Amino acid sequence: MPVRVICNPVHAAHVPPHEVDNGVVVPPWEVPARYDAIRAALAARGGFAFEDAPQLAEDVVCGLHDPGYVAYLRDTSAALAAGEWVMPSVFPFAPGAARGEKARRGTYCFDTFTAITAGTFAAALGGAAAAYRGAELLASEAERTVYALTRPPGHHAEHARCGGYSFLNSAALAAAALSAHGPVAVLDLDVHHGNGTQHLFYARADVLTVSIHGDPAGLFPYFSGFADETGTGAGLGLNVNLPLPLGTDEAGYRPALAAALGRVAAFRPAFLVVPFGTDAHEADPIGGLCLPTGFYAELGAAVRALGLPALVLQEGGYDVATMGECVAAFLGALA
Ligand code: Q9C
Ligand code: ZN
Repeated sequence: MPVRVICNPVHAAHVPPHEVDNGVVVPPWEVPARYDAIRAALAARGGFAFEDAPQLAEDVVCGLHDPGYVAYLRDTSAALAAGEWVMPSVFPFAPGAARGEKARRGTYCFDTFTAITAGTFAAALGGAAAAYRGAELLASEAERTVYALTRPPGHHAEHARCGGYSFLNSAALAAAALSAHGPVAVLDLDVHHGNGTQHLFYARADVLTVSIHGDPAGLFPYFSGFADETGTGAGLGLNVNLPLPLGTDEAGYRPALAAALGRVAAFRPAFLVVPFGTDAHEADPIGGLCLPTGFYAELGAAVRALGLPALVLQEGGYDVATMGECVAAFLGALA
């Protein structure tokens, strides 16, 4: 049985012009070629069946994100011509302090890496649609392993803020949809902490969030992902952060993986959602960890051993030359 791959045909409408890092304009890492590289690698490996996600109504996303934020993304995209973009320059602190457009941008975004373009909202909604379709396929028991080829990424997007190349949190949307059918564990394997997903489920008892990532003391998102963030209220104890020192290789990664899998298994979830990145790979230009290509099959096999219905979604990964092979190896071993 081939693994169903839910594609986002609209992804290419989102082409970020650049990032601003420490005040310097630098070329964007989050580019359409990433998506094409993954799709080509899966097609070359075989055993995958590609289909486009059906359209998703905007109000489905408004059950997860602030409707004002969703309207901001939609209206901002709609007002831009091709080749134009919007990025915040100021980040107002006080609630209600933003009276004008340029201040409002900084209330709906937490960094200077995440440009909105004319095609951004359509692309982000298409990614969310792929995730939502994947959740439907697991919930209906039609499939036990599904891969959503989501681009742009989503796991950094909070309830009302974009950042980290993420606009709509596709993995969180899928987890929220699945939570209507049973407890859900989210196992975030992107090298960056899934701050948006943590934020959205921080007080919930029905969704466990676990993330293995580079130590945020030295890696994006810098403000979130520390081991002492363990949840709150009904969700206390149900957020697990496993930060690793930059430079960690597979020998250092394995104990964190075992700890993460142990926490997931102990929660006894009905479904597993895996926001997956290849940016922990040794060739990744911004990740800082050192996993070799050969480790990705081991990673997939370890997740498979949980024996859970699983939705894998694409998050980061920026070495276009190696990322496709890593995704294919991971999914090949998982399914
Ligand atoms: N100029 C994801 O992997 N920092 N997001 C870039 C390099 C932002 C990563 C700094 C990294 C965001 C989905
Ligand atoms: Zn990442």
